[in-house]
Amino acid sequence: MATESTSVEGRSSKRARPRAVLEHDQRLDRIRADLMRLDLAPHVLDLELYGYTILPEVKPPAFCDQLRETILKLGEEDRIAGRRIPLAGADGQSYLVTWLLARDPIFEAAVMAEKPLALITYLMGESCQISSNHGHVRVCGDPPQGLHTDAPLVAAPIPSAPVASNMMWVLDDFSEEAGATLVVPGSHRQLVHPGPSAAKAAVSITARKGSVIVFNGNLWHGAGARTLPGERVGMTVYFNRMYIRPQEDLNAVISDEAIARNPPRFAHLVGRNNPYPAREYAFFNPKGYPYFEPTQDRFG
Ligand SMILES: O=C(O)CCC(=O)C(=O)O
Ligand SMILES: [Fe+2]
Repeated sequence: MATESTSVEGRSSKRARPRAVLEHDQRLDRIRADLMRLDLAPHVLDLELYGYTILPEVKPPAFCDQLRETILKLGEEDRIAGRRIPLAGADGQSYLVTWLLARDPIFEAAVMAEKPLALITYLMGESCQISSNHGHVRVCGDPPQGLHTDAPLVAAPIPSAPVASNMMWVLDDFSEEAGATLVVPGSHRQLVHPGPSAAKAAVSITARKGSVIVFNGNLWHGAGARTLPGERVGMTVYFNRMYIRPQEDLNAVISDEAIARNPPRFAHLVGRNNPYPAREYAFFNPKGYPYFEPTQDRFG
């Protein structure tokens, strides 16, 4: 089969090739092997063509119920503490629940879920990190969120190798009436922020609870208005490249115990290896040194 000869088995060179070149090829082989093992090739095609893809049934319903309940419980704690973050102005009822990864171990299992993480790795390279992990509670009657990219501080033209990308965990069935995320298919190719007319091109995502939408951060998207009674809970795991400042300083708040109970990549994802900011009179965190060369490649 043609696909089997593309990677390392179907390749040879009579010349010695530079180390950096070999490492680049090995990186591509690792990313490809994961995508093939997890049957993700059609989702990669979606990401290329549309800028987003929907993974169904990523975790069992009981796990998703528990995620949803935990987000609502933490949101209630925030309300009582007077620090709930409104998403639709002071008169709206929708709200954001922040710092999830540091507030309950259940979120560790979500961010390490293999399939969505393999697709994020395809978009963002092996070295990407978590910028934030948020609950998005959208309540009936609030207006839609403005369409945007998830590269908010980046001047156009936005790099085509995305500086950020996102996962949206669907914790209530998504439909237009439910207030699902709106997207403009293919807009990740524009490499600019959306203008006022973009809303005309937007469509609503339909997805069952338990799905995860993975999207290129350059995609034009935003939360839709909910018209059904009640609330819609979604959860983002937002990723950025190593040179971007994260929304949440996870490295400062994730404990060594949480690092020890998770796979090694978790430590990297929360920022343990980030070279910046420099600490204790060192020029930079020496654990970050191996990343300087590979991260010049979009898959590094
Ligand atoms: O809640 C949603 O559907 C999308 C949220 C979003 O895109 C954001 O907050 O950046
Ligand atoms: Fe967004």
